[in-house]
Amino acid sequence: MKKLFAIAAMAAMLFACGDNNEEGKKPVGGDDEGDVFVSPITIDGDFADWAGLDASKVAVAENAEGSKYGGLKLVKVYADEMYVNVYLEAYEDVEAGKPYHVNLCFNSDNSELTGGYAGVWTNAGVDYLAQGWINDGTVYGSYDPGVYPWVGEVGGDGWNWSTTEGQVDEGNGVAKGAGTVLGYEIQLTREMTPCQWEDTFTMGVSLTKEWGNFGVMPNATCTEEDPDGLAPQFVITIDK
Ligand SMILES: [Ca+2]
Ligand SMILES: [Ca+2]
Repeated sequence: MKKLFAIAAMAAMLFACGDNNEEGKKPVGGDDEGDVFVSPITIDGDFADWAGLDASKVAVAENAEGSKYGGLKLVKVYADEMYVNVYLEAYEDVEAGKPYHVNLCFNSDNSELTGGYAGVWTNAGVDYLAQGWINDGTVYGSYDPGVYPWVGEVGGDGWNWSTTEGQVDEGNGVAKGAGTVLGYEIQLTREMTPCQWEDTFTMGVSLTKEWGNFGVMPNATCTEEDPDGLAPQFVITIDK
């Protein structure tokens, strides 16, 4: 039930923001319990809240020395009852004039029999891409990505996402973010995405600079046997 109350509360907030008349101010659902989920992560550009999480429930990747795309120093992912929270940290601040985007690649159903985007991590199965800018080349802003379904072959590679069917367009409030590339936190509302979420799912994170891969996480050291330095995606279990 918590979920439903949280949705009702969000709907009430949206309604209240967009409408100042009497009707809009009435609480939706008339629930008095006030049982609204509050995430331990607040998107405010202050990262002390991350230190307060149970470390056993947070997936962490540090850049491997000699990785292929090593622009990101550290990425953490924590999924609570309602959100996927991501913290990322690059080695250096953005280069002025160049847009920086964050890609969240979700194998949300935890199955490699669906989705694709192979060749970036050792596993594929990515069903949806969330993509949005965090710095448009001039200023930092709140991450508000589009979410696009994989339309390539199952297990296939390449950049095959639908922007015309089954997607949520950028700017719909699916996620928000705060900080700079030297420390940036993201909170994505799972229920606002079209993804089918399993309690345990896998995902990868990448940062692009002027549309080219700049940091890919998790990653591994490039070797003769593994020239692309591929690592498995993060395995995330929702903390309920
Ligand atoms: Ca915070
Ligand atoms: Ca999948």
